[in-house]
Amino acid sequence: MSQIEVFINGHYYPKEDAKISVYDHGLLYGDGVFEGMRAYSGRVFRLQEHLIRLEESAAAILLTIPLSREELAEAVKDTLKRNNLQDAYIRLIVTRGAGSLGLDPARTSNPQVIIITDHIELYPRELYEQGLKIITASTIRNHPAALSPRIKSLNYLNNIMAKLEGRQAGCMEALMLNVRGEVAECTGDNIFIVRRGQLLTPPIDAGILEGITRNAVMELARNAGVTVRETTLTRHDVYVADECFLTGSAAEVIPVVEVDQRTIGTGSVGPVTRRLMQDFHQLVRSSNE
Ligand code: PXG
Repeated sequence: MSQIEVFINGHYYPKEDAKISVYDHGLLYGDGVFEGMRAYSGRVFRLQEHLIRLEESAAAILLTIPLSREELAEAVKDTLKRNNLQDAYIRLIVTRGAGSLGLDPARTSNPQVIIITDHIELYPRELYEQGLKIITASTIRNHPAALSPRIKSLNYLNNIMAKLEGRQAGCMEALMLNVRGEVAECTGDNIFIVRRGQLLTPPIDAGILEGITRNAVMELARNAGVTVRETTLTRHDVYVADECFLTGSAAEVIPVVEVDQRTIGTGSVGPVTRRLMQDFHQLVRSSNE
């Protein structure tokens, strides 16, 4: 297999030579933003939406991305081509750049634009048939007034703390509640439940990332004639749901069959989840996406 090449500021480096400064504030403080995207058959799924979210994340932390949206789009496509990848995961990162020791972003220069394309498999294939078992983490999602979960920043420790709790309980994902005790999202995925035929998911103001897969799945459900509501959910709602699934660029649509050792619905993948998994696979492979 040929060597992966990584884009850094307009140059390509073999992956073991793709390096940035240890003085980069992305490393020192998690000061930077990123996107995780997927390409299917050589096309990046909802590239423009990812680039807009990246720009919004950057704007929120007063980080000026040195490339325009068009230039970023070209760079992403070029990196895929260069690596001969048709179906791939793409990590687009913008760091604050190297600076002095000390938090002050004003004492940095040269934000680094990094594009890594590679394969990803978050969950074993059989879990898409069997469903995930998850737990609720005691770590709550970041308070939006402290660090907005809408910013996809390089500081993922909030999510990693919850992920660790999941791992320690033998689970590959963990559900995070917000400061009000409501269901927010999982560590790297949005959450949906199905109840009496309706599709329900927490609203953005529950303090979640506005997932691009989440938006796509809501559209698919509406197109399939399913009522979709963004509404406050409690753990109780999840426990008594007929179906539950998670969405994310890397995970796509993955069923959940157990939460906190309570079986959800029948304990196998339900009909609405199955339909949306199929529709999602069709959507990402359709020509106009
Ligand atoms: N919520 C959070 C907190 C995320 O990080 C999503 C939802 C789903 O959003 P999209 O736009 O992808 O539908 C994400 C994104 C990982 C990993 O290794 C996961 C994400 C990002 C980076 C790494 O699990 N998920």
